Amino acid sequence: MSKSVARLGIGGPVGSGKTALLESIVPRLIKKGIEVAVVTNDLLTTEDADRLKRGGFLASERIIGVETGSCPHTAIREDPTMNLLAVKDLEMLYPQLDIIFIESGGDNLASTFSYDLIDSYIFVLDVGAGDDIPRKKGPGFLQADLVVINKIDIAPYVGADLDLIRQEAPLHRRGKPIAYTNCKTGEGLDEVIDFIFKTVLFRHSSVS
Ligand SMILES: Nc1nc2c(ncn2[C@@H]2O[C@H](COP(=O)(O)OP(=O)(O)O)[C@@H](O)[C@H]2O)c(=O)[nH]1
Ligand SMILES: [Mg+2]
Repeated sequence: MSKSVARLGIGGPVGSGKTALLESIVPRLIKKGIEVAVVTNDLLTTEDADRLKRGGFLASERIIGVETGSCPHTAIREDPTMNLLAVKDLEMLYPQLDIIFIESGGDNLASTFSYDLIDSYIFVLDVGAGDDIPRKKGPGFLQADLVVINKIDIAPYVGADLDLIRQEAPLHRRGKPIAYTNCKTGEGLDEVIDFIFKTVLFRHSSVS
């Protein structure tokens, strides 16, 4: 299915830092002249969309909160109709868009996106979930185009061995990229921005 604007999914468990990642990278992309819009997914509220609007770095009209009202992965994989409609609205309102982010509702390690909805997706995990997370080999972790292991700052406080994560995660990812981030300080975000330019925006512009 051909898409007129690049679409990047942001998936991962509840609280791993998906919205925080958007809050960190969207202003950086805007500074580089990229035209951005965002769709967020929550079960019964538009909490994340409202939070991004309060952030003030993106015009409120460029942010749509989808209320999925069901299992979050249904709305990004089995039946992405609601998200596709939100994407279509944004594309019609802003024909100049370069990229639309679609943040999934917080889900589990099995959560993946339909490629009818997105071109690529990032799976966000945080070290607070434990240093055994890479070994659990969830499909989201294994298949995502980029894995972001976030909250590296809290590793010492939750007894997670970051060196072990850095050692084991690449073995299971088999060469696919991983970024280690701290959304509070910006550490590691250059790798995420690089991925977006090289893999998402470049690939999209070279095929469209
Ligand atoms: N210490 C620390 N906290 C973070 C980081 N990223 C996100 N958080 C916090 O983790 C909580 C959940 O983040 P949020 O972006 O809402 O997660 P989401 O549910 O995946 O969208 C919030 O209180 C954030 O401030 C990080 O890199 N370090
Ligand atoms: Mg969120």
